[in-house]
Amino acid sequence: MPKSNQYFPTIKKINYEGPETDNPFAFTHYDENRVVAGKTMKDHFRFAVAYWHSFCNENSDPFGVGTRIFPWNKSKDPLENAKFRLEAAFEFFTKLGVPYYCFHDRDLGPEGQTIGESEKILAKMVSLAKQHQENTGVKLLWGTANLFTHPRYMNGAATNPDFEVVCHAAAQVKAALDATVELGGENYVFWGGREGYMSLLNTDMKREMDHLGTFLRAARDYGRKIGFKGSFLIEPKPMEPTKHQYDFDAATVIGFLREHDLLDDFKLNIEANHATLASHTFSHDVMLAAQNGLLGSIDANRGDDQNGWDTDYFPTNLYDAVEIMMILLEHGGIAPGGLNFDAKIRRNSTDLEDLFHAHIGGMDTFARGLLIANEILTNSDYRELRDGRYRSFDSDDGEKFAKGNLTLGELRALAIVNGEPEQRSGKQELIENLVNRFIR
Ligand code: XUL
Ligand code: CO
Repeated sequence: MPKSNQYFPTIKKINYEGPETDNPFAFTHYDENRVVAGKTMKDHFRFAVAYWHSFCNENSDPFGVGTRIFPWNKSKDPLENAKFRLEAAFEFFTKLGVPYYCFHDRDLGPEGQTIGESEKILAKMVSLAKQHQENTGVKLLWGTANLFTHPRYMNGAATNPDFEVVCHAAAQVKAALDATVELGGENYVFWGGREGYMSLLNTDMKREMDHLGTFLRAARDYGRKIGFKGSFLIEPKPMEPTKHQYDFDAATVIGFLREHDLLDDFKLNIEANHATLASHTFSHDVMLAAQNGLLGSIDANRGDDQNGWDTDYFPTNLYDAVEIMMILLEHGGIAPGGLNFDAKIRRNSTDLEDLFHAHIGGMDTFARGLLIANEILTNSDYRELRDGRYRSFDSDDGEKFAKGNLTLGELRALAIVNGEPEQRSGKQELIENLVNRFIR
């Protein structure tokens, strides 16, 4: 593209320059080809840009209109603008050097007057996105359907008490699955934006959740029929926009998947700020999913310690990144998922280049987190401190118990024979100090 047609003309390709650089348009720690624990940084993270926050959302809030001025909104025709937006997005992905992106159907192009027209618009945008993917090598981490913006979904999409709305949601998911498969998407996400209730007094919760299970099985069957080989992912969130969302947190979703016989095809997409809204830590929900073999992908962002809402800050908390990378290193990584920046720059971050600062910061934070996590796991006695606490289950009667081979009566007899247990310290402060020693 000639320079004059660029949307970010002053920004060149972002390169790794190392921790000493003072160039704000360079990576200090993300060096995509650097091998850590047997894998390149690029493969550890599989970073993705969220199309909606970065290219569609002008940063309106409940008190005011958007503040961002998008140079790609050049036309009065929304479809023309959708094409310009796609050009801008791929220029950004390439300059940032990010391997993946994620979208909702309605991020790519506007909804039409009829289902048929919407499908046509999406298919057209998908064919253009495919060309951009081929030209740049940038790939689709996941696609999804926006089942929360249109007023028809005000009472829910798959869980709507009106069957006709459920049919519309199905039409949208079908087209979004077609789009994801056409673009080689490696995963497909369901975030249940309106799948929950505002008041239990007007809601049959059991019926709605059963409909959600049935809907997801139908989507899974269609996806597999058209050749989708990737993971279907559910993204837990406890509240917002509804008072209570059915996909409350990782534990709730795992129970739901088990109840509805979806565990073979579905995994979880854990978002940091959703975990904290559920009064967990980011690492709690990532750990829970990983230990159950169900960690599909991560929406990397950050909440606010004072605010109880979904602030979607860019992730710059190094401590969080270290904890998450420790979990990924110990559980086989995130592929075929990735780390998607489901994060937005602030309403008063109005320079176009702010989008670069935000993503550079997020990528560097996780790269630094990876280096520190790897040091902790390989060059300290952290693992021994943690795993050593469970040593009594590794042999003899402890092992028998863990395998389910001791009765309650036999356990009682052992308690009498062994007498009062010696105190064993949990060593929390020592371990916290150990982690801090490596964060430098
Ligand atoms: C909303 C959210 C969504 C999903 C995709 O809180 O996280 O952007 O990631 O629908
Ligand atoms: Co998200």
